[in-house]
Amino acid sequence: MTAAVRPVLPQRPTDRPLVMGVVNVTPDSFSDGGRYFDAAAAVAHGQQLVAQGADIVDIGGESTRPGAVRPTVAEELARVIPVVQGLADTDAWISVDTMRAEVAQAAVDAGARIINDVSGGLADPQMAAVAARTGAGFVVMHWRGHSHDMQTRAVYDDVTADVCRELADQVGAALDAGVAREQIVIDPGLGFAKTAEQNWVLLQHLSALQEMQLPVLVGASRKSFLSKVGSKDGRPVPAEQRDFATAAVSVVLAQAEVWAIRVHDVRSTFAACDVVRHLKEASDS
Ligand code: PMM
Repeated sequence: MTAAVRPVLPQRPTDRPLVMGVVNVTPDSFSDGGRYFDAAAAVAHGQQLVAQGADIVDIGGESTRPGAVRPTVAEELARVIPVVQGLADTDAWISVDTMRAEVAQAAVDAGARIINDVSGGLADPQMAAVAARTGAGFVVMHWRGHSHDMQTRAVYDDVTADVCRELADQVGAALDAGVAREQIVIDPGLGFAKTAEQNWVLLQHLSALQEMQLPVLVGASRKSFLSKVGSKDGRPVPAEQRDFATAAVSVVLAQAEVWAIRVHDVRSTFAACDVVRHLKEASDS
């Protein structure tokens, strides 16, 4: 009898994208900073996301909001590891949202199975080696630099072509470091060195990313490019009220058949995916 092979990444159901729920253990994330800063509150929130259907829980200890001050490695470890340990036994896959190899390694040791590196291996030269050594899933996000000045880097000839080319370079570097192709997920990095308009262009051209023949993860949830969506008076919609716009984007992502959607509010994205599933069933019948 052959032993069952442990999959490197969760398999996408045939009728909807995977849903990745966000647990930010930070004092200052733009949408939920401070709400789950305490480990027990963060674990409880992660369990709630799993009960609501999250397939993956993404645990992060560093805010990437523009201008955010980076925590020390010790601070990031103290934030993230107890929460990974507290959620390691749930049904969901655990991913760790970190740009630091040391944090990624400790999180995998504590039970995380996916390394979600918003710098896609560029911030820490050891990150790809950790992904290679551990065999964990490896999210390679398009990235051009740390948050404090990333918006000055939002200059592209053709945002879709440039993002695809730069992502291909990041993926190539990961492969060169020994990461297996089966471990890799790509992500366009909405809001990271991108203007609002560039985010919309990328959403409209997801098929270009999908042509890279790797699973695609997209995180639009509550991001500032959604602040004008649904505003009657032109004033920005506050981050915690952007779940309607986020769910509308999730409809688009489900229609595009992306691999996974990263969101703060799992229920509304599940409903969005359900709408798309019903429409598909109706068109097939
Ligand atoms: N966005 C944020 C953090 N981590 N990870 C991936 N893979 N993709 C994203 O778009 C992404 C991410 C920033 O949002 P948050 O502060 O609300 O977590």
